[in-house]
Amino acid sequence: MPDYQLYCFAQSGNAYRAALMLNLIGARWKPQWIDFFGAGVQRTSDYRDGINEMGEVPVLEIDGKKRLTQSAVILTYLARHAGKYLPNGEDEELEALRWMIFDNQKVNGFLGPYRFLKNFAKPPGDPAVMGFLKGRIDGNLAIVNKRLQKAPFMLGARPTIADVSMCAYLFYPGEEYGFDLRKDHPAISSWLDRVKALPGWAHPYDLMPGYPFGTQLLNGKPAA
Ligand SMILES: N[C@@H](CCC(=O)N[C@@H](CS)C(=O)NCC(=O)O)C(=O)O
Repeated sequence: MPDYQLYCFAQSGNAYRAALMLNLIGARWKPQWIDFFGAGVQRTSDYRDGINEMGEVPVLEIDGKKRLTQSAVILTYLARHAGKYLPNGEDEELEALRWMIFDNQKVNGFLGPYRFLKNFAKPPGDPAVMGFLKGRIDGNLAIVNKRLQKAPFMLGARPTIADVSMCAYLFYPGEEYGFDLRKDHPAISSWLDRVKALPGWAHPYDLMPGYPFGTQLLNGKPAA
């Protein structure tokens, strides 16, 4: 298997999708910390011209040669190359894509900004904006919860990249949201426990540097 480097930071659920997948497939990989909040590296022209024109993390570097961005693309690539968490056949591939798009846009696509505006933005999010986002989050998590009442994983009996994608912000501490998504969505809660039991699972703060906030530490310890 090639050597992977992942441009990421601990608070990024978007990057967590890729970090988690690398761990689940047993890849050899290293995190490359991006000082997102401090220096705002992702906004520099060096980053945009040299690393990712979209100015985002995650970025996956493969053997120091090739770079991929967009977590759904990264997950698809890793699943194909590892032969793990792969949707089975065209129908499942399209179904995985359908849920990854829904997730990116409407589930974690709202949870990420909500958590950012609550914890990191200065000034914090306007109450009207927070209320709007919370309404969208509740409605879209309810859709995922209903789906997970029917089967143990997003596409059925076994976990795929659709599950890995959906994890993005869902394992971060409840205090960071100010609501308990596990209590509000019991089928999601049971599914999170099933995902957590997969070999290689790890918490975002144990996989990506930058926690505690403002440090380069890996969950309080120097990153190796
Ligand atoms: N759909 C993208 C979202 C990536 C994304 O928005 N990442 C955030 C960090 S959590 C970012 O880099 N944002 C920079 C910006 O929006 O300017 C993916 O899943 O990779």
